[in-house]
Amino acid sequence: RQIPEGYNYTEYHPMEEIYKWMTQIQESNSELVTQHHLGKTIENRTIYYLQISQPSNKPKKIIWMDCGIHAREWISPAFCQWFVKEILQNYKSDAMIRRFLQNLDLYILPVLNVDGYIYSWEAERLWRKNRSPYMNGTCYGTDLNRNFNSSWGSVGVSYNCTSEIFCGSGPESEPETRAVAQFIEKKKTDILCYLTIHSYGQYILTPYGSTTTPPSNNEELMHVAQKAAAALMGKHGTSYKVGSTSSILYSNSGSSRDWAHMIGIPFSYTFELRDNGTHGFTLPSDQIQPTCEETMLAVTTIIDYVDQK
Ligand code: ING
Ligand code: ZN
Repeated sequence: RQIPEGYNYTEYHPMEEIYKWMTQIQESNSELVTQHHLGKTIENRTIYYLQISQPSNKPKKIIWMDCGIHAREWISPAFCQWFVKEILQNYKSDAMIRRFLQNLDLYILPVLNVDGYIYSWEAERLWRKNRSPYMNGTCYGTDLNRNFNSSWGSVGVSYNCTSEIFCGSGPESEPETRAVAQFIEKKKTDILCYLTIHSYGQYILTPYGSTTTPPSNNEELMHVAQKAAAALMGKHGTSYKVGSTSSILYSNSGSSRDWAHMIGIPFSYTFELRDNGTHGFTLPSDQIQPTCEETMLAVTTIIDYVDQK
């Protein structure tokens, strides 16, 4: 099994290189990986996801993971790429990965907010939102993680398009949000687990953000997240907090994680990767490898649990 030679997973990559990487990864692993269009961004760029599926006639459940909803959180796309690399590299030798792929299809979206990611590379490193114009083009960007149809606009948002947490003109007003929502909605009865990767703060966040009322499967959600955090800590000693967004941080509405759980996906988590605030969004590239190594253990712990269940 081939992964593209010479791709450096311990550096951050501009969008152009990530597009090329996606093409190469599916060309050199064509028996396992397919690349698909999810939709288009507001600036008309294509959003792709990779599907990792072992050929078989058996119906399989789906694990979804998206990265790069927020432009400046560069460690997030770096992790999605690392994850794909690790799965492909260890598929033959690792019995756990082989078992996953007998029962599950992995859907990985390396960069959702493509326009914002490019803008963060080329114009403003700390840009967060997408690049949709409002107010006759005097004001840009909706926070895609406030734009989902989960108690949209109710708490922890702004209606002012100059704000970092502008929730858009309505639920799913943005093409990036619609691309994810329409796809997940269509597949929801098959999706076991929805993971969305952010930074920073070192948290595994459970639903909900929009209310402090816990979901019906809260105990199990917490139990699995705690197992994941323990596995993560075992690698480099990094400490993560686990809990619902509204109880351990602050309330917010319109997040993709809340929405995924509300439409019936039982396991739905937000990861906030390294660090604790020393570097914040500009996590140095020498931390990509340790961050990805430890996160891999947390994510595979969750996948293993939902697979065995
Ligand atoms: N954090 C997420 C955000 O959308 C979140 C999740 C929500 C964290 C509310 C804390 C409170 O804001 C980041 N880093 O994007
Ligand atoms: Zn984020």
